[in-house]
Parts: sequence; structure tokens; C-alpha cells
Amino acid sequence: MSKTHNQLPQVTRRRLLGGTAGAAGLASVGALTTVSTTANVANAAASVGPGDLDEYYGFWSSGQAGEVRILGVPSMRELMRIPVFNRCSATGWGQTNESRQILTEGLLPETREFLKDKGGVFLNGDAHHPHMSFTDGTYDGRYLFINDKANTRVARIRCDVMKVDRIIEVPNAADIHGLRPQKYPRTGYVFANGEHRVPIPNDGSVLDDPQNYRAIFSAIDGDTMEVAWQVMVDGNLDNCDADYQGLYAFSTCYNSEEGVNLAEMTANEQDWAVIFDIKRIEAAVKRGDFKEIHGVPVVDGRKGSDYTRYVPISNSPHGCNTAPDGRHVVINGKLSPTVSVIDVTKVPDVFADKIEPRGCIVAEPELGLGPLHTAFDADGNCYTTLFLDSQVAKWNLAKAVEQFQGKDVNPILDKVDVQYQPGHNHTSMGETKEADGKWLVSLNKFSKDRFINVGPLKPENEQLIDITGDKMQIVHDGPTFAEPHDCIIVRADVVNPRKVWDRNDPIWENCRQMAKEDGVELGAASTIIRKGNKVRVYMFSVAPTFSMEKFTVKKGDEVTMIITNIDAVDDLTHGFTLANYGIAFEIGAQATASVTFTADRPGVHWFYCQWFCHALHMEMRGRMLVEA
Ligand code: RUQ
Ligand code: CUA
Repeated sequence: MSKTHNQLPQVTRRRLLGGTAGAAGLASVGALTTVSTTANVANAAASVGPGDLDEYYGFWSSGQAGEVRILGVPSMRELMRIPVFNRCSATGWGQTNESRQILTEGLLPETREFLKDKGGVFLNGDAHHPHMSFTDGTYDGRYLFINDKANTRVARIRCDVMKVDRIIEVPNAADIHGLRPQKYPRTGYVFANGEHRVPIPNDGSVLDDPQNYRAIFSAIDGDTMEVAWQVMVDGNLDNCDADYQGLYAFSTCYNSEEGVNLAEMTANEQDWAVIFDIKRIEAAVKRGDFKEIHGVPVVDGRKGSDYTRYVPISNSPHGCNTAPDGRHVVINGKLSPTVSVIDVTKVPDVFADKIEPRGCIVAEPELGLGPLHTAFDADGNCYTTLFLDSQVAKWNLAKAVEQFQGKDVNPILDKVDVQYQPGHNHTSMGETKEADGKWLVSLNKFSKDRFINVGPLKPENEQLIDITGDKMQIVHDGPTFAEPHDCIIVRADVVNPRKVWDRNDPIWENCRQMAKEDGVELGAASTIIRKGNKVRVYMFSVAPTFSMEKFTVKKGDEVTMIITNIDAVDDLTHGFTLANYGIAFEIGAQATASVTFTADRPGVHWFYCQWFCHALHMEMRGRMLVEA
């Protein structure tokens, strides 16, 4: 496939669809493949030529790798990595004082205590669900939010600089899985599902008594990154989504049995989806109908409560996806071959007890084996991954509703084989009211024979699918390292990152404070300030030099390096690597970064710039002398 791609003429989608592509271009595409014209157009479109720019930003989670990756769509080129829950050797994430502050300030006191002799920060994360902040039902380009299932955290990425600015540990909950921002009126809340049930408080006093384990649904304020409120539920919590009205949130539950092993967890024929009434919960918090645990109001939303409704769904539903029509929420069956469609206009009647909870289900098409997640186009069609069948099913929502009402119609429009076993999928702008029906990415858990063998650990495979025609057409295979769990595809005009840093950026406020205390000016000072055995070294970098050629400290000093990159040119990043001290970090154009270490190895130690910046980049270095 990729060979064919490389041979394709560089015809962009825009040029092609605009009708200005030469007939010769189309003809030569046709000569390389035997598929339909739609596929030819798609193939050319996916082949964004060298120097051509993508139409979409793709934001990819990386599962157990713990970072976020930016891909261009449709080229599927990896453009950038954003360290989040992981430790990054290139950028110093997890090592600089600024990143360590972000990684630790939102931790619970007991976790900080737990990490005290373990380096102070978690080095791993399990990043599943990246989602952008919304305003009025569509992406607003402010933030990305992502969960960490491994260590119960939620991180926020600033889209102006594509760096994390806040990470919180969510109290009371265990292992955050499903995460979605409120779509309307804005984000607002970030809803986060605690997947695993644990005793509350989890202090070791309750052991083998799963009846006393609880799962917790959290609403985090996306502006302050504080937990606004939580809801205790029955069963566990898997995935979630919000409506387009700002009234309800929805979560799937695959363990209504409240079991603790596989047999127990899958015993019941039916589990459920929980619907949360946001207004009622907010009123309860105002009224004081909650228990404060860990400083957070926790509302009781177990069965029979006023704040939730439990909609029975066949065994172990998984994905939860709100359609861009603003009206339907698709609950994906997983162990059942069906998806269940909730009509949000019927939900008020469920809460008013005018209809049974199942009364809000308006369609339940049988799609195939292992439906996990559903994406949407602009024309009322849905695209559901079938994990066991290794397929994506395209089906029409209106037809599925008609079928549910008893009409003899088949809602399934098309199926395509994917390689192999898809989990999430996502369409361009598909989780917003501006879904445009151009591209679908299928994130497949296995690549098997699709690529040359790289050893026992294989890449996964994300496939780009053109959905502009009646038939879905796979146009690109994209191998990726662990684990391209989920992604979103955002129109490029929505995302407008800066080209260089603002010297006043709040991320290095700690450096500004230090400079103020020491009476020096960041970016202008080349000086050492000593207070006892605490030493602060201020320097700046301008290609291809550091402002200090050498400096001297004493063995045992606690040294803080504070470096400002005063180059103001786009793409002129420097780095600071201190040889044989295990220290390296990025300093972007106009940025300041700092690191603190103990100078316990005497001798001459070179520091050098590890980010290629100039013809004399190799010469961009200096010496730290540590006196014995
Ligand atoms: S869940 S494969 Cu972590 Cu996103 Cu569905
Ligand atoms: Cu500065 Cu390389």
C-alpha cells in the first residue's frame, strides 16, 4: 500500500474535488489500482505530497505509552509528541522543575507521600481518551483533556503551545477510564469515569467485601481543573459522553454484577447505561444533599436515586457516542451484537418516571460481533467497529429507528474489513455538531502480517478510510507503537498554536519568582547566586552559544540551572544536556526552563545543546567544574 502511495501523483484532495486536477493525474492513479473511482480519489487525497499541508489535526492517545501524539490527517504523518503521563528523554518532561510541578501539584497528599522515595513522580500512565474542549457543540481549540487509567489522573493540554499545563489526581475514584468534555454550552465540565470499584475510603479496612466497593463518576471543572462534584453509582463505569443540550451525561456499565473476576462480571444477561441528570445533581450539591469525601461533594446516585437512571442494556456495553444530530446516543454492545440508541428527547420522561428507563431506547440494530465504538458523518450515518468480526459497519440511524418500530428495512449500508480487530474509530469532526463525513480512522489492535516483522512485539495498525462515497474505502495503513487507543480529528482552522513562546508564559512562573528573589533578569543574566550550598545558575542561550562558557560549583551543592532561550526565531529550539549527570531538557524559542540536581560527581562535565540549532550546534557547549 505504502509503495503504491509513494508512486501516486501529488494531487491534493482540494485540487481534485475542485476539478482542477489534470485528467492525466486521475488516469495514472487509475492505472495503479483496480478499485472504483471513489477509491482513486481517496487514494490521491490520502497522499498529501511532500510540502503539502494536512487539512486536519489528529490528536492520538498512546495508551500505556502515556503521551499524546499529533498526526496530520489525511497524510497520517506523525507531527509531534506531547509528553503527558510519561517521562520524556528529549524534552525533559518529568525532570525539569516546571514539569515536575505540573506532575505533582495535583496529586493527593497521600500519593505524594507514597511517591516520596520513588522519585516523586509517577513514570507511567495509561492515556486512553483525548478530547478537545467544546463551545456550543463544537471544538473551540482551547484545550485537550486526557485520562490516565493507570494512576487515576486527568491532564489538560494547552493547545496554544501543545504542552500540558495541569494534571490532577481524582480523589475517591479508582482508575479513570471514560472521559468526555461537556459539549454545551461549553467545557465546562469534563466528565470522568472511575472504572474500577473500590471501598470508600480505600484504607485497608474493607477487603473481600465487594458489596462495599463503589464506582465514582466525576465532573471536573475544565477551567480550574478542580473536581466540582462526584456521583457514587452501582456497577462499574466504562465509557461516557455528554449530550448537546447540557442536561445529561451517559456512561456504560459492564459489571452490573459487581463481580471481581471474569465469570462474575459477565454472569448477567443485561448490564446498563447510567444517565446522569446534571441539573438535579447541581441542585443536590447546592442543597447539601451529599457526603463530603476528600474535600469533594459526593452525591449518592445508586439505584433508586433521583439523580440517575439505569437503562438496561444487553451484556457488557462498552462505547458511548453522542450523534451530531444532537438527539441520539449510541451505546455499543461489545458482548451483544447490537448497539442501543438512546433518544435524549425521551430522557426527561424517564426521569419523570413517565416511561420505563428502556423507553428512551429508539433503535437496537444488530450489526455484527463485538461492536465497540461508533463514529458519525454529516448525513445521519454511523460507523461502528466490530472487534470480533474485524470490520467497520456503516449503518443509517433513521433506518435503524424505523426497523425498531417494526418496518422491514435493513439499516446496514456497508461493511469493510479492517486489519485487524478495531477498538475505537473516529470520523473527522465526528463528535461535534460539525461532523463532515470525510475521513474515518479505524484503530486496530493487531497488525499481524501487514508489515515486515519487527520481532515478537508488533505495531498496531490504524487505517484511514475514505467515507465520502457510498462504499467505505481503506486508503492507508499506519503502524503505531503502543497503543493508539483513541483519537479525534479536528479541522486545522480550529487549532492555532503559537510559533514561539511568550516570554511571560505562566509555565515558568517558578523561574520568574527565583529571578525576582535573586534580583536578576531572566534572559539577560549570566550569573551564579549562592546561598549556603544552594546554587542558582542563570544563563541564556542564543544560537550557537550559551551565555556562560563555564561555571564552578562545589561537590554536594544543590544546583538549579535556569536557562532562557532568547532566540525569537520560529523553530529555534535549544536544549541543555549535562553529560554524565542524567540531565537533558528542551528550551523552546523565548522559553525558560530549569532543573535542580545535586552536584555529587566532582570533575569537569560538559554541557551541550542537544537540539540541532545551527551549523555550529556541535560547538554549542560549555563546562561545569565540580570542585572536590
Ligand atoms: S475503551 S477499545 Cu479504553 Cu477507549 Cu474502547
Ligand atoms: Cu542550540 Cu543546538
